[in-house]
Amino acid sequence: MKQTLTAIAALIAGTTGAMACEITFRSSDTHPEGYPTVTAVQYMGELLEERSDGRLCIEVFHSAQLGEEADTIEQTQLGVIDMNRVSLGPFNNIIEATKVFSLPYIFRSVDHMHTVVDGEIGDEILAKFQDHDLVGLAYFDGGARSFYNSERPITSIEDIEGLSFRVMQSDVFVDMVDALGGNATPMPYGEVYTSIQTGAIDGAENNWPSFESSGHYEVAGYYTLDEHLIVPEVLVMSASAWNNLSAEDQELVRQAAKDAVPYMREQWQAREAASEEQVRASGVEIVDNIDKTPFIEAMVPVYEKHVTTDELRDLVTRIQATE
Ligand code: GTR
Repeated sequence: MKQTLTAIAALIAGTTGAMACEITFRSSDTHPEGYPTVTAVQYMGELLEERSDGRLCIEVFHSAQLGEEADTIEQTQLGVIDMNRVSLGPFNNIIEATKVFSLPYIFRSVDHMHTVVDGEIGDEILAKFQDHDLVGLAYFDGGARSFYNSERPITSIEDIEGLSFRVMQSDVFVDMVDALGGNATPMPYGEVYTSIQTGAIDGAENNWPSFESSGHYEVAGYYTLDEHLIVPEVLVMSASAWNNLSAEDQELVRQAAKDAVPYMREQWQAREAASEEQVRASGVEIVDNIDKTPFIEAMVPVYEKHVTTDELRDLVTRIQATE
Protein backbone atom coordinates (compact mmCIF):
# COMPACT_ATOMS: atom_id res chain seq x y z
CA MET A 1 0.00 0.00 0.00
CA LYS A 2 2.71 2.43 1.08
CA GLN A 3 4.70 1.57 -2.01
CA THR A 4 1.72 2.25 -4.24
CA LEU A 5 1.09 5.62 -2.60
CA THR A 6 4.72 6.57 -2.98
CA ALA A 7 4.58 5.55 -6.64
CA ILE A 8 1.43 7.64 -7.20
CA ALA A 9 2.94 10.63 -5.39
CA ALA A 10 6.05 10.36 -7.55
CA LEU A 11 3.92 10.15 -10.65
CA ILE A 12 1.93 13.28 -9.72
CA ALA A 13 5.08 15.17 -8.82
CA GLY A 14 6.63 14.08 -12.10
CA THR A 15 3.60 15.18 -14.08
CA THR A 16 3.43 18.53 -12.32
CA GLY A 17 7.12 19.17 -12.85
CA ALA A 18 6.81 18.59 -16.56
CA MET A 19 3.39 20.25 -16.89
CA ALA A 20 2.81 21.52 -20.38
CA CYS A 21 1.57 25.06 -20.90
CA GLU A 22 -2.18 25.35 -20.35
CA ILE A 23 -2.30 28.50 -22.41
CA THR A 24 0.23 29.62 -25.01
CA PHE A 25 -0.29 33.21 -26.11
CA ARG A 26 0.61 33.79 -29.75
CA SER A 27 2.46 37.09 -29.98
CA SER A 28 3.20 38.96 -33.20
CA ASP A 29 6.24 41.05 -34.13
CA THR A 30 7.36 42.45 -37.45
CA HIS A 31 11.05 42.23 -36.50
CA PRO A 32 13.41 39.28 -36.89
CA GLU A 33 14.65 36.87 -34.24
CA GLY A 34 17.21 38.60 -32.01
CA TYR A 35 15.70 42.12 -32.38
CA PRO A 36 15.19 43.72 -28.93
CA THR A 37 11.38 43.80 -29.16
CA VAL A 38 11.36 40.07 -29.97
CA THR A 39 13.79 39.06 -27.23
CA ALA A 40 11.92 41.23 -24.70
CA VAL A 41 8.62 39.41 -25.29
CA GLN A 42 10.45 36.07 -25.17
CA TYR A 43 11.97 37.17 -21.85
CA MET A 44 8.52 38.15 -20.59
CA GLY A 45 7.40 34.62 -21.58
CA GLU A 46 10.14 33.07 -19.44
CA LEU A 47 9.08 35.17 -16.45
CA LEU A 48 5.44 34.27 -16.97
CA GLU A 49 6.11 30.54 -17.36
CA GLU A 50 8.22 30.50 -14.22
CA ARG A 51 5.75 32.50 -12.12
CA SER A 52 2.72 30.46 -13.25
CA ASP A 53 4.48 27.12 -12.65
CA GLY A 54 4.56 26.47 -16.33
CA ARG A 55 0.86 27.14 -17.01
CA LEU A 56 1.13 30.38 -19.00
CA CYS A 57 3.49 30.59 -21.97
CA ILE A 58 4.19 32.93 -24.88
CA GLU A 59 5.26 32.03 -28.37
CA VAL A 60 6.63 34.93 -30.40
CA PHE A 61 5.93 34.84 -34.13
CA HIS A 62 8.66 37.16 -35.36
CA SER A 63 9.52 38.44 -38.85
CA ALA A 64 5.89 39.37 -39.63
CA GLN A 65 4.94 35.67 -39.82
CA LEU A 66 1.42 36.65 -38.74
CA GLY A 67 1.23 39.66 -41.07
CA GLU A 68 2.00 43.35 -41.34
CA GLU A 69 1.31 45.61 -38.35
CA ALA A 70 -1.98 47.21 -39.42
CA ASP A 71 -3.47 43.76 -40.18
CA THR A 72 -2.15 42.12 -37.02
CA ILE A 73 -3.65 44.94 -34.93
CA GLU A 74 -7.07 44.12 -36.38
CA GLN A 75 -6.50 40.41 -35.76
CA THR A 76 -5.54 41.14 -32.17
CA GLN A 77 -8.71 43.18 -31.68
CA LEU A 78 -10.68 40.21 -33.04
CA GLY A 79 -8.86 37.81 -30.72
CA VAL A 80 -7.25 35.78 -33.52
CA ILE A 81 -3.82 36.91 -32.28
CA ASP A 82 -3.37 37.04 -28.48
CA MET A 83 -0.53 39.52 -28.14
CA ASN A 84 1.12 42.10 -30.36
CA ARG A 85 4.23 44.25 -30.12
CA VAL A 86 3.78 47.23 -32.41
CA SER A 87 4.72 50.85 -32.83
CA LEU A 88 2.16 53.30 -31.45
CA GLY A 89 2.03 54.94 -34.90
CA PRO A 90 -0.40 52.49 -36.51
CA PHE A 91 -2.79 53.05 -33.58
CA ASN A 92 -3.14 56.78 -34.30
CA ASN A 93 -6.08 56.35 -36.66
CA ILE A 94 -7.80 53.97 -34.18
CA ILE A 95 -7.12 55.46 -30.73
CA GLU A 96 -6.97 59.24 -30.93
CA ALA A 97 -4.99 59.83 -27.74
CA THR A 98 -2.04 57.78 -29.07
CA LYS A 99 -1.45 60.62 -31.53
CA VAL A 100 0.20 62.75 -28.87
CA PHE A 101 3.11 60.30 -28.58
CA SER A 102 3.44 60.31 -32.38
CA LEU A 103 3.76 64.07 -32.79
CA PRO A 104 7.10 65.11 -34.29
CA TYR A 105 9.51 66.50 -31.69
CA ILE A 106 6.99 66.09 -28.84
CA PHE A 107 9.73 64.40 -26.79
CA ARG A 108 12.93 66.32 -26.21
CA SER A 109 14.92 63.12 -25.73
CA VAL A 110 14.55 59.41 -25.08
CA ASP A 111 14.89 60.17 -21.34
CA HIS A 112 11.97 62.60 -21.59
CA MET A 113 9.91 59.92 -23.36
CA HIS A 114 10.77 57.39 -20.62
CA THR A 115 9.68 59.79 -17.87
CA VAL A 116 6.37 60.44 -19.63
CA VAL A 117 5.50 56.83 -20.49
CA ASP A 118 6.60 55.57 -17.06
CA GLY A 119 4.32 58.12 -15.36
CA GLU A 120 0.63 59.01 -15.17
CA ILE A 121 0.30 60.07 -18.81
CA GLY A 122 1.68 56.73 -19.96
CA ASP A 123 -0.89 54.88 -17.84
CA GLU A 124 -3.72 57.09 -19.10
CA ILE A 125 -2.90 56.30 -22.71
CA LEU A 126 -2.48 52.56 -22.06
CA ALA A 127 -5.94 52.57 -20.45
CA LYS A 128 -7.44 53.88 -23.72
CA PHE A 129 -6.82 50.56 -25.43
CA GLN A 130 -9.64 49.02 -23.36
CA ASP A 131 -12.31 50.69 -25.47
CA HIS A 132 -10.86 49.01 -28.56
CA ASP A 133 -10.87 45.33 -27.52
CA LEU A 134 -7.24 45.54 -26.43
CA VAL A 135 -5.32 45.71 -23.17
CA GLY A 136 -2.21 47.91 -23.13
CA LEU A 137 0.51 46.09 -21.18
CA ALA A 138 3.76 48.02 -21.53
CA TYR A 139 5.79 50.52 -23.53
CA PHE A 140 8.99 49.49 -25.28
CA ASP A 141 11.71 51.64 -26.83
CA GLY A 142 11.85 52.58 -30.49
CA GLY A 143 14.68 55.11 -30.36
CA ALA A 144 14.54 58.18 -32.59
CA ARG A 145 13.44 57.99 -36.22
CA SER A 146 15.21 59.90 -39.01
CA PHE A 147 14.98 60.14 -42.80
CA TYR A 148 16.96 58.02 -45.25
CA ASN A 149 16.83 57.98 -49.03
CA SER A 150 18.56 56.80 -52.18
CA GLU A 151 18.86 60.18 -53.89
CA ARG A 152 20.93 62.72 -51.95
CA PRO A 153 22.12 63.76 -48.52
CA ILE A 154 19.53 65.86 -46.71
CA THR A 155 21.40 68.74 -45.10
CA SER A 156 18.43 71.12 -44.74
CA ILE A 157 14.64 71.09 -45.23
CA GLU A 158 15.16 72.33 -48.81
CA ASP A 159 16.76 68.98 -49.71
CA ILE A 160 13.52 67.18 -48.84
CA GLU A 161 11.55 69.04 -51.52
CA GLY A 162 10.24 66.58 -54.08
CA LEU A 163 11.48 63.40 -52.39
CA SER A 164 8.97 60.64 -51.62
CA PHE A 165 9.09 58.81 -48.32
CA ARG A 166 7.27 55.79 -47.00
CA VAL A 167 5.61 56.43 -43.63
CA MET A 168 3.75 54.17 -41.21
CA GLN A 169 -0.01 54.11 -41.69
CA SER A 170 -0.92 57.23 -39.70
CA ASP A 171 -2.22 60.59 -40.94
CA VAL A 172 0.12 62.38 -38.53
CA PHE A 173 3.14 61.05 -40.41
CA VAL A 174 1.67 61.86 -43.83
CA ASP A 175 1.14 65.46 -42.73
CA MET A 176 4.60 65.58 -41.17
CA VAL A 177 6.30 64.73 -44.48
CA ASP A 178 4.00 67.12 -46.38
CA ALA A 179 4.90 69.94 -44.00
CA LEU A 180 8.58 69.35 -44.81
CA GLY A 181 7.95 69.57 -48.56
CA GLY A 182 8.21 65.85 -49.32
CA ASN A 183 5.63 63.34 -50.55
CA ALA A 184 4.42 60.70 -48.13
CA THR A 185 3.32 57.19 -49.03
CA PRO A 186 1.82 55.13 -46.22
CA MET A 187 2.89 51.52 -46.80
CA PRO A 188 3.47 48.31 -44.80
CA TYR A 189 7.02 47.91 -43.49
CA GLY A 190 7.63 44.72 -45.47
CA GLU A 191 7.19 46.49 -48.81
CA VAL A 192 9.70 49.28 -48.20
CA TYR A 193 12.91 47.54 -49.31
CA THR A 194 11.63 46.64 -52.78
CA SER A 195 9.89 49.98 -53.18
CA ILE A 196 13.14 51.87 -52.60
CA GLN A 197 15.10 49.44 -54.73
CA THR A 198 12.75 49.81 -57.70
CA GLY A 199 12.55 53.59 -57.27
CA ALA A 200 8.81 53.56 -56.48
CA ILE A 201 9.76 55.70 -53.46
CA ASP A 202 12.97 57.55 -52.64
CA GLY A 203 13.23 56.58 -49.01
CA ALA A 204 11.67 56.10 -45.61
CA GLU A 205 12.38 56.96 -42.00
CA ASN A 206 13.30 54.82 -39.03
CA ASN A 207 15.68 54.21 -36.13
CA TRP A 208 19.15 52.64 -36.36
CA PRO A 209 18.12 49.04 -35.55
CA SER A 210 15.28 48.99 -38.09
CA PHE A 211 17.33 50.77 -40.77
CA GLU A 212 19.94 48.07 -40.31
CA SER A 213 17.89 44.89 -39.70
CA SER A 214 15.50 45.58 -42.60
CA GLY A 215 18.46 46.00 -44.94
CA HIS A 216 17.08 49.37 -46.06
CA TYR A 217 20.56 50.84 -45.69
CA GLU A 218 21.66 48.68 -48.62
CA VAL A 219 19.29 50.55 -50.95
CA ALA A 220 19.15 53.99 -49.26
CA GLY A 221 22.66 55.34 -48.90
CA TYR A 222 21.86 58.69 -47.23
CA TYR A 223 20.73 58.96 -43.60
CA THR A 224 20.13 62.30 -41.89
CA LEU A 225 19.77 62.32 -38.11
CA ASP A 226 17.00 64.89 -37.85
CA GLU A 227 15.33 62.65 -35.21
CA HIS A 228 11.84 63.92 -35.98
CA LEU A 229 10.04 61.18 -34.07
CA ILE A 230 10.56 59.36 -30.80
CA VAL A 231 7.54 57.07 -30.96
CA PRO A 232 7.29 54.54 -28.16
CA GLU A 233 6.30 51.00 -29.03
CA VAL A 234 3.62 49.13 -27.22
CA LEU A 235 2.80 45.59 -26.16
CA VAL A 236 -0.91 44.80 -26.21
CA MET A 237 -3.10 41.79 -25.49
CA SER A 238 -6.44 41.02 -27.08
CA ALA A 239 -9.37 41.61 -24.74
CA SER A 240 -10.66 38.12 -25.49
CA ALA A 241 -7.42 36.42 -24.33
CA TRP A 242 -7.35 38.75 -21.32
CA ASN A 243 -10.95 38.07 -20.30
CA ASN A 244 -10.32 34.32 -20.28
CA LEU A 245 -7.80 34.77 -17.47
CA SER A 246 -8.46 34.82 -13.73
CA ALA A 247 -7.71 38.09 -11.95
CA GLU A 248 -4.54 36.47 -10.53
CA ASP A 249 -3.32 35.43 -13.96
CA GLN A 250 -4.08 38.87 -15.38
CA GLU A 251 -1.84 40.29 -12.69
CA LEU A 252 0.91 37.79 -13.57
CA VAL A 253 0.73 38.86 -17.23
CA ARG A 254 0.75 42.57 -16.40
CA GLN A 255 3.67 42.23 -14.02
CA ALA A 256 5.74 40.07 -16.39
CA ALA A 257 5.22 42.68 -19.14
CA LYS A 258 6.32 45.49 -16.79
CA ASP A 259 9.34 43.50 -15.65
CA ALA A 260 10.43 42.97 -19.25
CA VAL A 261 10.77 46.74 -19.78
CA PRO A 262 14.18 47.33 -18.11
CA TYR A 263 15.50 44.25 -19.93
CA MET A 264 14.16 45.64 -23.22
CA ARG A 265 15.79 49.05 -22.64
CA GLU A 266 19.17 47.43 -22.05
CA GLN A 267 18.86 45.29 -25.16
CA TRP A 268 17.77 48.33 -27.13
CA GLN A 269 20.77 50.43 -26.19
CA ALA A 270 23.17 47.67 -27.14
CA ARG A 271 21.43 47.01 -30.46
CA GLU A 272 21.27 50.71 -31.32
CA ALA A 273 25.04 50.98 -30.94
CA ALA A 274 25.69 47.77 -32.88
CA SER A 275 23.35 48.76 -35.73
CA GLU A 276 24.88 52.23 -35.97
CA GLU A 277 28.33 50.69 -36.21
CA GLN A 278 27.24 48.30 -38.93
CA VAL A 279 25.53 50.99 -41.00
CA ARG A 280 28.44 53.44 -40.67
CA ALA A 281 30.89 50.71 -41.68
CA SER A 282 28.81 49.95 -44.79
CA GLY A 283 29.60 53.37 -46.23
CA VAL A 284 26.17 54.99 -45.85
CA GLU A 285 26.59 58.78 -45.87
CA ILE A 286 25.40 60.11 -42.53
CA VAL A 287 24.46 63.71 -41.83
CA ASP A 288 24.59 64.03 -38.07
CA ASN A 289 24.95 67.77 -37.57
CA ILE A 290 21.66 69.01 -39.00
CA ASP A 291 20.06 72.09 -37.48
CA LYS A 292 16.74 70.77 -36.16
CA THR A 293 15.17 74.19 -35.49
CA PRO A 294 13.61 74.64 -38.97
CA PHE A 295 12.25 71.07 -38.77
CA ILE A 296 10.65 71.80 -35.40
CA GLU A 297 9.20 75.09 -36.65
CA ALA A 298 7.75 73.39 -39.75
CA MET A 299 5.68 71.13 -37.49
CA VAL A 300 3.33 73.89 -36.28
CA PRO A 301 0.61 73.06 -38.88
CA VAL A 302 0.83 69.36 -37.99
CA TYR A 303 0.10 70.17 -34.35
CA GLU A 304 -2.69 72.54 -35.40
CA LYS A 305 -4.33 69.90 -37.55
CA HIS A 306 -4.08 66.99 -35.12
CA VAL A 307 -4.24 68.48 -31.64
CA THR A 308 -7.87 69.51 -31.93
CA THR A 309 -9.63 68.61 -28.68
CA ASP A 310 -9.22 69.87 -25.12
CA GLU A 311 -8.08 66.41 -24.08
CA LEU A 312 -5.29 66.30 -26.67
CA ARG A 313 -4.25 69.91 -25.96
CA ASP A 314 -4.07 69.10 -22.26
CA LEU A 315 -1.97 65.98 -22.90
CA VAL A 316 0.45 67.92 -25.10
CA THR A 317 0.82 70.68 -22.48
CA ARG A 318 1.45 68.12 -19.74
CA ILE A 319 4.01 66.22 -21.82
CA GLN A 320 5.85 69.43 -22.65
CA ALA A 321 5.81 70.45 -18.98
CA THR A 322 7.26 67.10 -17.87
CA GLU A 323 10.87 67.58 -16.83
C1 GTR B 1 10.00 50.05 -36.42
C2 GTR B 1 9.02 49.58 -35.37
C3 GTR B 1 8.03 48.63 -35.98
C4 GTR B 1 7.39 49.22 -37.21
C5 GTR B 1 8.41 49.80 -38.15
C6 GTR B 1 7.76 50.57 -39.30
O1 GTR B 1 10.89 50.96 -35.85
O2 GTR B 1 9.71 48.88 -34.37
O3 GTR B 1 7.08 48.29 -35.00
O4 GTR B 1 6.49 50.19 -36.82
O5 GTR B 1 9.30 50.67 -37.47
O6 GTR B 1 8.28 51.60 -39.68
O7 GTR B 1 6.71 50.11 -39.78
